[in-house]
Amino acid sequence: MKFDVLTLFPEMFEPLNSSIIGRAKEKDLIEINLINIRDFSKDKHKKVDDTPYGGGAGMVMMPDVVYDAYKSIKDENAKVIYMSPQGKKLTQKKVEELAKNKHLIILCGHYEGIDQRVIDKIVDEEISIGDYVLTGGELPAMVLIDSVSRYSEGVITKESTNEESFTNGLLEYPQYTRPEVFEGERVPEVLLSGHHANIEKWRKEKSLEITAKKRPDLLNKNEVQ
Ligand code: 4FN
Repeated sequence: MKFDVLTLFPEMFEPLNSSIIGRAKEKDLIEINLINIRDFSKDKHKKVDDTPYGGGAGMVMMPDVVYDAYKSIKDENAKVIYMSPQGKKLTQKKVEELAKNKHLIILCGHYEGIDQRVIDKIVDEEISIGDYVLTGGELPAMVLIDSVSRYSEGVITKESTNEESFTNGLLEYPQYTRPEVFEGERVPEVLLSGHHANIEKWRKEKSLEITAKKRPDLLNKNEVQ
């Protein structure tokens, strides 16, 4: 999977060099290209935004600058996603669907957003990570890249992805590791029994119990929301 990110703040994507995603980049299992929209500014002051027509607070990202940044990526087959509070909610189902693409171009807004004309011209799909006010689309873009990258071959083990589809949208059962006794609290006995069928049964029951108690909205669904 290749991600091209159009942003005014490429330095915000540094966290993607750590942990599982960082390793996936090193192993060339995924590719993340950061395109600084400011590099496509037309004037000597590197201006990328201007005041909104009609008045009001803040600044709007200029359409021609964003369009030239977009045109610097040459792939008609890539899907262009605009991270936006107006988009459809990112769900695990949507993540699996996006993971089928070879190349995603992700556009991030900042300030009051981007001139609507360039959004209408280049964007295929708007996606939101949730209903709260943010300062930019960069953190949402990182959430999307993290979740979608897990589906690229070799990024995580096959067991991890399979186990998820197995539990099918339920929350996870509790995990325990050494020591056997912590502050007087023992690890549930069944997990020490070595009886694999009993362990599996216990974990399924716990998954259901926890989901029913904490996120009943996740039950009675064929898919993760
Ligand atoms: N946000 C809301 C209503 C009106 C505006 C906002 C808001 C960043 C450029 C967009 C926010 C949330 C989830 C991108 C929010 C997301 C953004 C996202 C985002 C600066 C303009 C802005 C009703 C949702 C509270 C600022 C609601 N997922 N505007 O946050 O980019 O992707």
